[in-house]
Amino acid sequence: MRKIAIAGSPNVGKSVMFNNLTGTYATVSNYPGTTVEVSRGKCKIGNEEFEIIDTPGMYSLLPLSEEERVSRAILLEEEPCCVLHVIDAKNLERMLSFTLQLLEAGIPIILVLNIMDEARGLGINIDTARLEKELNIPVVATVSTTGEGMDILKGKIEAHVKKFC
Ligand SMILES: Nc1nc2c(ncn2[C@@H]2O[C@H](COP(=O)(O)OP(=O)(O)O)[C@@H](O)[C@H]2O)c(=O)[nH]1
Ligand SMILES: [Mg+2]
Repeated sequence: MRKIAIAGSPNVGKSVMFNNLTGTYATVSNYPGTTVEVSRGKCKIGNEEFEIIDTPGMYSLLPLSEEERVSRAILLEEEPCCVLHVIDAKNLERMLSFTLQLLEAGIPIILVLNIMDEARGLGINIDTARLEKELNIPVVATVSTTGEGMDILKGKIEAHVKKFC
C-alpha cells in the first residue's frame, strides 16, 4: 500500500486532519527503536487505498529531538508518495521556509493551509492559486475541525499521485 505522510510543526492540526482522513481505524505504535508514537491508518482516495501516517511535529529536516528524527526518517526512508505539509495559515510566511526545505529535499509535497477559519477572522486573505503557481506545487486551504477543504484536498492528492507516483 502506498503511503501518504502528514507533516508540519506542532499544533497546526495534523492529528485532526489524520482523523478526518482515516476515520476510526488507526493503529498507534512506537517507531522502531524509539519511544516515539506514530499513528497509522487507511484512507481510500479515488480508487486507491493509502496508508496515512501522522508524523510527530517537526520544525525542520535537521532534527533536534527524537520526535523530529522519527519524522525525518518517515519522510526520507519510508518514501511516502505524497507528503501533506500542514501549516497554520495565520503564520504562512514563517512556515513557508520549511515548505521550501522539503521541496529542496525532493519530497513530493502538497501544501495545506489549515486553520483558515482563524486566519479569515484576522482578515488574512491568501491567494492559493497564486501560491500554487509560485511554488509549483498543489496548495489547498482547509479547516480540519469542520472538514472544510477536505474534498478538494483529496482531489489534489489523487491528481498528484497520478502525475508523480
Ligand atoms: N480553529 C481551528 N482549530 C483547529 C483547526 N485544526 C486544528 N485545530 C485545533 O488546533 C489544535 C491542535 O490540533 P492537532 O491536530 O492536535 O495539531 P497537531 O499538533 O498538528 O497534531 C487542536 O485544539 C485542534 O482542535 C482548524 O482548522 N481551525
Ligand atoms: Mg498531533
